[in-house]
This record gives sequence, C-alpha cells and structure tokens, in this order.
Amino acid sequence: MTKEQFILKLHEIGAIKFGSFILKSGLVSPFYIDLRDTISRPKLLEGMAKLLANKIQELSFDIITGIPYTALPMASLVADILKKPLVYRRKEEKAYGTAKSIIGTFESGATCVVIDDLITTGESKIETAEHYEKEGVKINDFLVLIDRSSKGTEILAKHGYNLHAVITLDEILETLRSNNLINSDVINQVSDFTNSLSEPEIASSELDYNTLTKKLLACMKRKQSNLILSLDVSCAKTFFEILDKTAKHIVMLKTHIDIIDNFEPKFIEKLRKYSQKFDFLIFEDRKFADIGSTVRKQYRNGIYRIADWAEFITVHTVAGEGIIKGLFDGISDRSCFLLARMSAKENLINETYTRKTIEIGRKNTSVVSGYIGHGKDVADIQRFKSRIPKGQLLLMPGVQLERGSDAMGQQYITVEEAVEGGADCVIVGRGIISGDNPDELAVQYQARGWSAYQKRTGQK
Ligand code: S5P
Repeated sequence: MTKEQFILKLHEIGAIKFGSFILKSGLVSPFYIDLRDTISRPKLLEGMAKLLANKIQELSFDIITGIPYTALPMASLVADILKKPLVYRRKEEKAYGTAKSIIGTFESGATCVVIDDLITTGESKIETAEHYEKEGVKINDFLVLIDRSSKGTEILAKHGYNLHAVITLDEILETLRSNNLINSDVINQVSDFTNSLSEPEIASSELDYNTLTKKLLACMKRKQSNLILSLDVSCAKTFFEILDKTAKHIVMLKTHIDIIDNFEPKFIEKLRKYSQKFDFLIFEDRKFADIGSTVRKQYRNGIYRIADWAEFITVHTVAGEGIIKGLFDGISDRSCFLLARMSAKENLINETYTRKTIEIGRKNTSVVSGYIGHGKDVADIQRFKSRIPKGQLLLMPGVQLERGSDAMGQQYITVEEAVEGGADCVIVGRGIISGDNPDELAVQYQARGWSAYQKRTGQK
C-alpha cells in the first residue's frame, strides 16, 4: 500500500472526516481523525503495519511497544514484520499484586520504539516515555501514522525524543485535494484551526492570567517574594505571633482554618487586617473534593464561610469538572489551585490524573490560577511544568532548605530545585514555623526563593 492509497482508504472508510466536531478540550475542529476501527480491516491494518515498519527499519532498537488501545494491534504486526519483541504498558494501574506495569520481558536499559496512531500535542507521549524510563526502558524514538500537529516534532524534540510520522496532516489535505475529495475552503478552515491552536502558547502570557493571578504576581513583584507561608498551628495566639514575625517576607499566607482551636469569626477579622497591613494574599488550603452541590455549601456556609475571606482555595479534581462550577458559579474575585501532583510519598495520583487535571484547569482559567504540584528533581518538575498552560502558575509544597522527609510520608526538595524546575511560588510550613527563629528563616526562604525565581525568569 502506498501512502496515497492509505490516505484515500482512510477517507473512504470515514476514519478522516471534515465538518464540525467538538473535541475533548471543548474546541470545535473542522476535521476529525479516528483510526480505532481500522483493526477490523485486516488488509488495511497490514498495509499500515508495513508503512510503519518501513519507517523505522533503519533505526537501531531492542523492543517495540504500542500505546493502548488503538496502536497496540498495529505495534504487534510491526513487531512481527521486524522480528522484534513486543511489550506494552498496562493502561489501568493495578492497585494490588505485583507492581509490574509493563507486560513482556526485556533487559534493563533496553531501547524501545513507541508506536501510536496519532500525535497532536505530544503530551501523552511524554507521559508514556516517563513511565517506561522509570521501569528501566530507554526511549529515543516515537513512530506515529499521522502527525496532525505541526508542533509535535518540536515538542518531543524539546524533551529529547525523535518523532517519525508516516504521513502528516498537510499530506492528507494535499492528497485529498488532488483527488478532488475536498476543496480549498476546507483546506483553509483546517489550516486556520491548526494555526489558532498554536497561537495561545506563543501569545503574550500577560493576557492569559486571571484577575486574582495578576494580583498575586503583582504582590510578588512588590514584595520581591515568592514565599507562601503555611501556618499550620492550632493555637490562634501562636498563629498571630508567628505571623507578626514573618508577614513582611511572604506573598501569601496559606491557612488550614479547620485546625484552629476554639475558632471564632474574629480570627478572620484579625487575619484580614494583617493581610492589608502586611500586603499578602490569603489562601485557605481546604481541599475541596466533593460533588458540586456539596462543595458549594462547604465553601460559602458553615462556621468558616471561606468564600467570604480567602482569595484562593485548593481543589481536588477527583469528582470531575462539576466541582469548579459548584464552587465558583456566581462568585467573583475568587480563584483556586488544582492539585495536579502531591508531595506525599506513594500518593495515588498518576500521570493520567495529572493530565486530566490540567485539562480541567485549562478550560477554566478564569477561576483556576494554577496547580499545586511536586516533583522528584529539577528535570521531573521541568517536564511537568512544560505541560502547564502559560497563564497558570505552579505552586510547590514539600519544600525546605535541604532535601528530606517527615515520619508521615511528606517529602521535601530544596527551594532551588523547586523554583529552577518551574515552581512560581514555594509553600513552606514547618521549614519556617518549627524553627527557633521563624523570622530569620522566613528571610532565608524569601531570599533563596526569589533569587532562584529571578534567575529562572530574568525578572528584576
Ligand atoms: O501535595 C501537597 C499539597 C499541599 S497543599 N503537599 C502538601 O504538603 N501540601 C500542604 O503544604 C500541606 O497541607 C501543608 O499545609 C503544607 C506543607 O507543610 P510542611 O510543614 O510540610 O512544609
């Protein structure tokens, strides 16, 4: 099968369609490609496998994998043609039994080519590579049937991977046009759409920040600080004593209001006065995680009435996007951070959860200022940060002056690692409040955090 025959066949069977299609992201696309049903057409599948195999026969590698589900049958045919061992990654993570998540046998350090049907943003490819690399498999090359984004190659290259594509979107358009199957209007619509996709990332990020994020960034600049203090003490008196000593060094105060003993509304009055006097924002780290209708009340009612006084809150996306609507519908001048990764050892957030959380955040920029995240080292955080939309921030807890951990699973990386990797603000609790001199410690964290931030961003 030639490439042209392949393209014509895909069009004939409706695997490539033109019209108006709503994508997962909510965007309306003028074209749609879905190769899933090709597995039921043995001749086409065989032709596809040959095209794929041809593309990588010159490469040197040890094993082959396909990203489930669509690409796995293709990968197994390619493995057969090239006589290479096949492995695959379990799509659902196992919560019990052996920790083995890659099925098949391979030697540690084996090089692997990853096959997929399509590439758009490259995000899921990077996620796959990270996973394989954790299991001792080296990935250099990705092979796809269709590159439907002009930026896929570029994005993978940024992460050190090569992309090989059997055909590109332009080749599809050109072949269909020369066979009179589409006209130039359709081609223009498709190219307008793909161009518009790449624009937000190039556009000035200033425009993309929501009002509250802008307020936070402005405060960071004024105070020359990206330090968020997590004042996790239960005694109100101690709370304000520590705040007295540290407030001038922080950009935001993070509270856990429900740990304050004998809470009274006047606590909030006092807190608000401090925030005005010392110029910091208030972030209540009540991690909302229920259905929209419940969190709506948890946020507005009860003894804490969080919506009245906290500029920011934290939100778990485990209950899906409805939580955002429940929290923020009808409320102005409030925003949140989504928990995209956690600092606790062996927490259950996986890469898919992180990716979906960012998808939800991307769709709700007016009330999602960014994400709470963590990483094992600078490179890991950089990869994570590269997936965060330009107008959103990354806040990082699990930060101290030295690496370490506590007895209950908290893991710490250093201020410099966090910020160099991409954290915009660091969240520090016991690193400051458990010391003998919280004021001196706050000065140190502020200086180290801000200098790493200036170094990374070039900001004065
Ligand atoms: O993944 C997370 C998310 C958060 S918000 N890990 C965290 O530690 N946090 C919060 O950051 C946690 O609830 C605590 O208030 C703070 C870290 O405190 P520290 O004393 O360990 O610095």
